[in-house]
Amino acid sequence: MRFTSFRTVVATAIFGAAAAVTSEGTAGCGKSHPLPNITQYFGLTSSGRDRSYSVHLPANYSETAPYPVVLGFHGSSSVGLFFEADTKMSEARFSGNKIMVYPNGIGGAWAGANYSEVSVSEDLQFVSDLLDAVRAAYCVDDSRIYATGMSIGGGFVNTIACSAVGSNFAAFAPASGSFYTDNDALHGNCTPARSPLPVLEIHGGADQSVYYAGGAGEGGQEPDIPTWLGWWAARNGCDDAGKTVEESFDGDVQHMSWTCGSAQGALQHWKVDDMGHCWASTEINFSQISVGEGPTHIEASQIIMDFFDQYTKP
Ligand SMILES: *[C@@H]1O[C@H](CO)[C@@H](O)[C@H](O)[C@H]1NC(C)=O
Ligand SMILES: *[C@@H]1O[C@H](CO)[C@@H](O)[C@H](O)[C@H]1NC(C)=O
Ligand SMILES: *[C@@H]1O[C@H](CO)[C@@H](O)[C@H](O)[C@H]1NC(C)=O
Ligand SMILES: CC(=O)N[C@H]1CO[C@H](CO)[C@@H](O)[C@@H]1O
Repeated sequence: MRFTSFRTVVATAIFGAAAAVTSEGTAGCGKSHPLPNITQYFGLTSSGRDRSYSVHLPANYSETAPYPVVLGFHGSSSVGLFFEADTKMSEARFSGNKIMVYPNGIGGAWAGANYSEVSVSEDLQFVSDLLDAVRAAYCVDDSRIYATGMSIGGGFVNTIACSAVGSNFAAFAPASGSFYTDNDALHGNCTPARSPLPVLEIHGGADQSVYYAGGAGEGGQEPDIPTWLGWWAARNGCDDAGKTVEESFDGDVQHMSWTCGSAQGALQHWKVDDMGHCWASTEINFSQISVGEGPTHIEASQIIMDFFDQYTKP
C-alpha cells in the first residue's frame, strides 16, 4: 500500500494579516478522531498473521495538522500497554505534540532472537504495513517518523535502522538494546538506507540481561556496546576522534556525542554505570522494581523525545 501526500494549508490570521503555514500531511489528514488522549487498540493482517497495536493521539489532536509519529517497541514477555505505562511516553510532557504508536510483537517478542516466533522479514513487513495504516488513518508528518524500544524492542529498532524499511524514519533510539542481528564486525546484516542515520542508545553499565560488554545473551550473541557504537560511527561517517564525553553525577552518567559530517550529534550514547536492565527514569517504575532498582539520574523518555525533535528525514 502507498499513500500519496497532499498539502495541508493552515491559514492563521494575525492582527488582520494572514500568515500561511504549509506542510506535508498524509492521506489521514482530514479524518476526524473523536477520542484523542485515550489509547485505542487496533489490528491488521500482515504476512498472513493477525497483528495488533495501540495508538495514543495528543489531547489537542487536530486532523488538519501533520504530526510526528513515534513507534515504541516493548521488551520481551511484554506488550505495548506495559511499555506505554513504564515509559510514560503518552503523557503530554513527553509527546504532547506527537502520535504515539505501540506495536505488539508475536509471542511477546520481536524478530532477531533465537526464540523469536517470526522472521526478521515478517516483522519488518509488519512495520511497513503498520506505517501505511497509520498514514492512512491519521494526519502524519511523513518526514518525522521515529522509533524507540526497550531490550529486544531496542534490538529490533536497530534491525529496522539496518534495513530498507529504515528509510521511513528520521531517527532511532534503542534503549538497553539486545542487538542480535547486528553482532559481528562484518555488518552482513546491516545496510542502512542512508548516512548519517541518527541513532541514540541508552544502556546501564550494570545491565544483567543485556550486558554492556556483550557476549551470550538470552536470545543469541550480542555485541559489546562501545564496539557497536563504533560500527554506527563508521556507518554514519562520524568523526570518532572528535567525540565529546560529558560526565555527570560524579561520573555515574556519561553522555557521548559524535558529529557525523554536518550532522552534529547524529550518534549519541548515554551510559549509566550503576543502572541495570530497565527504562532510565528519575521516577520509580515497574521495569526498575523488577530488577530491584529505584529511580536513576536520567529521564530516557525526555532525552529520546528531545533527540527526535532535532531530526527531520531529508
Ligand atoms: C490526557 O490524559 C491524561 C491521562 O488520563 C490526563 O491526566 C490529562 O489530564 C488528559 N489531558 C487533557 C488535556 O484532557
Ligand atoms: C498541543 O499541546 C502541546 C503540549 O501538550 C503543545 O506542545 C502543542 O503546541 C499543542 N499543539 C497545538 C496545535 O496547539
Ligand atoms: C540462544 O542463544 C543463547 C546464546 O546466546 C543460548 O544460550 C541459547 O541456548 C540459545 N537458545 C536457542 C533456543 O537456540
Ligand atoms: C510500579 C509503578 O511504580 N508504576 C508506576 C509507573 O508510573 C505510572 C505513571 O506515573 C504510575 O501510575 C505507576 O504507579
